[in-house]
Amino acid sequence: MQTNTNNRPGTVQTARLRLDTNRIKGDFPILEEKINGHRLVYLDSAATSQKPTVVINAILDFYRHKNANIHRGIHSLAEKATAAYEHTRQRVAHFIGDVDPEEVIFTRGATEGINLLAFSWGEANIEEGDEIVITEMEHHANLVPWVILAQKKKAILKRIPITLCGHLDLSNIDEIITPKTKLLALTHMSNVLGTVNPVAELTELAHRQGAIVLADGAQAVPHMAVDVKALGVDFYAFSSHKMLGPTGVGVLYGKRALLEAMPPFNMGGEMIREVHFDRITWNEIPHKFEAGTPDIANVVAFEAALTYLEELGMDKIREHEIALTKYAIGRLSEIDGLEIQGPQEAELRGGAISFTDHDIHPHDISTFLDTKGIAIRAGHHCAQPLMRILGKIATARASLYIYNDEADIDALIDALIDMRRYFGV
Ligand code: 7TS
Repeated sequence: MQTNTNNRPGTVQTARLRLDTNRIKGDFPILEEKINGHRLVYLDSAATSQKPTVVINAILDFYRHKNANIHRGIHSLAEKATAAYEHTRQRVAHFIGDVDPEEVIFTRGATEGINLLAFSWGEANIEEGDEIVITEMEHHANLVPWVILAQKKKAILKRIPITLCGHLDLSNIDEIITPKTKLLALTHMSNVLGTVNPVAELTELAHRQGAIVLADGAQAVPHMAVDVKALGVDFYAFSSHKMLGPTGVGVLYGKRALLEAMPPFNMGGEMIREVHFDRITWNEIPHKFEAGTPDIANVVAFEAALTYLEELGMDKIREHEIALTKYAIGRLSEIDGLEIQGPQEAELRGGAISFTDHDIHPHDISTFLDTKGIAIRAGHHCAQPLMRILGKIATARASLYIYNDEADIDALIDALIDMRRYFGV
């Protein structure tokens, strides 16, 4: 948390961006929209990313040429649809570090993946007095399921605090993660502070105490190369819609032995092997966790998003975002008195930049920016406990992705300066 007293325009160097944003912008038809008479400056990708033409076309292509239900039909179309759906699973497995595709479960999103774990693994493994460790910077998706599970099981919920700079405070970590810890559930990248957490180090620590680890990768996977095997985590959850893919699709990666030992989450078609009126056996993973007809078209189209990201290169995407985040924080810091949350160093964070400006309500900031065609998010960002710790009712948040460049940041800064005039700050 910093209040900037430095008001020297022109001190920020231009960003050395790694991606050709002019070309990339052309791949996203929505960026041609006019919003309130202005070009759309989309700075809300932490909520959901925009979709390139290849993804939009993949959805159309599925319904035009491949539509059938999967894993059950014997006819050609059903085989085509099944093959396309399973192909995405293989692509996801490769994308997150060459895991076994059977360890990739399709869900509706990160939220559903975490709920799956809480209900299935949590029900079977958490007992009275066990400890579940989370952090103070969790999104409600990785918080509410654990609060409820802990209450139900009379387990103890512990949390890793944050420092004033928005990092995890690990000074007392040995008192927080102990032999009583059954689960460490932490975000890989904060959607409010942008902080990138030391998931590999904390996983090692948790494993030494016999705990399992879930990382919430909803904000990390879209923005950096993620190798779940290198991180060592047992489970990793994320959403397609924040990484250029369609809504309604998510992934829960889990280690085979753990998944095999877990009871199913949803019951119905597809997740069974044999059903009698008095006994039922479960299907193999991943099908055991994919009851009913999934979002086939959108899973299939998710593959186009993965290809698009891979062609740009995840390392290049990360470098682009570090450079643009550095530029954005530098330019925001030129506005005297504007308060930025989270780490100041771009290398230690992602491009979700939360800020407040004097007592202008973040909703008013967002509404004013919208009149200029600039889309940001304002509110508690589904992290109410974190907001209380920061002493804020809400923040404004600009969040960056591959199609953003310096011109977008400059438009934001100009609009914020206009806003101050408007509100008399
Ligand atoms: N975890 C994190 C860290 C997130 O940022 C989000 C969504 C989720 C989980 C849940 O993802 P979902 O796809 O299941 O909804 N975050 C945000 C956000 O910051 N603004 O809108 C959604």
